[in-house]
Amino acid sequence: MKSIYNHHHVVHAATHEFFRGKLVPAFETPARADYVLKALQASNLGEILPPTDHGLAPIARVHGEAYLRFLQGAYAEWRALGGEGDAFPAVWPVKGLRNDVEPKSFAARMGLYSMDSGTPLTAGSWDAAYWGAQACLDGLDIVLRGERSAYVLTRPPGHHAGADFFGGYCFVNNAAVAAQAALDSGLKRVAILDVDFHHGNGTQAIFYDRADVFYASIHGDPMTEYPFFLGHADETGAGEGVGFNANYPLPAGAPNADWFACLDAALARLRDYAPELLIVSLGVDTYEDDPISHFHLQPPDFERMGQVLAAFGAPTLFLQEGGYATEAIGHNVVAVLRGFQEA
Ligand code: OKP
Ligand code: ZN
Repeated sequence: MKSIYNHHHVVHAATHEFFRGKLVPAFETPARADYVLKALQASNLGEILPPTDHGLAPIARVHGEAYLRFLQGAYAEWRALGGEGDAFPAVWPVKGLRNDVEPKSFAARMGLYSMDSGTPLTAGSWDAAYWGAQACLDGLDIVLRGERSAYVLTRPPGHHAGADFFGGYCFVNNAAVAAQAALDSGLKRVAILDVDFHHGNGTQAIFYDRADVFYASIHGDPMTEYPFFLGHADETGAGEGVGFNANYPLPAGAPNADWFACLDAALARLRDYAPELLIVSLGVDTYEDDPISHFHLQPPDFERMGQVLAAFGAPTLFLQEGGYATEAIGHNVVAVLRGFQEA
């Protein structure tokens, strides 16, 4: 299995994030990708290639023009105002406030275009996210050219980013960009299976009223887990998208057997959909020792996940999402890919 490695990820290096009212060391660090790269290199799974430039257009198929303009210039604006270090939002247009007018104030626009204060916007956020999306488009090309699978090693992750906002460590929704590009290249039905511990609210929202992308996710119950405000089982799609969204929330601490039962259920739905391409939002924060998540998968479970996904039988594009037990991420990711490859 070929991999694309977004080596530009290093320029997105947050020092701290807000957690329980304090600044704590960031969880989403460059070291995460370093460990995966090391494990990939040691695995001999296949060639590891750099990303190539497909331009802004495929990103603009998913994200709003005003949001992208904001994101590209945000850090420079923050610095021009005297901001030091990373930028954080502090005010949001919640229910009852206007979100249809873009204020001039930078602080106001930070809130307009974000969903939480837990996502540091750094000097390199845009470049890292831009090249992450490019890497995903390269991975897509590999699969569209007929290979059975490809893996994209990138950060920051993407699945919380909506059409018009960043959050949950995410800025550009890589899975959505890849799915839309697949459709634009002529495919009719794309499935996204999100196995990250957290619900991919951005991906769901982007395709919620559409039948050409089926979004399915297994995740910590939003009643207690981030992103809290989306990811319930009764969210089944809207308009033409009714029946093309499937959520499998599980309580924190759920037994692994329940997780695999959800995987079977999700894949049964996707089998009926008969997608021409399966995109896997591959977060490995379902790992038992993940510091911010609450499932209990172990290395052999990750290998089994890969085997089950291989048995599904669709061309498969794996995109890296979360996973914060830094030193274990590489091993867990490679376990999934090896399970898939050897099945
Ligand atoms: C991104 B992905 C922990 C607070 C949690 C948001 C978590 C985003 C996870 N200090 N903040 O889905 O892995
Ligand atoms: Zn996650």
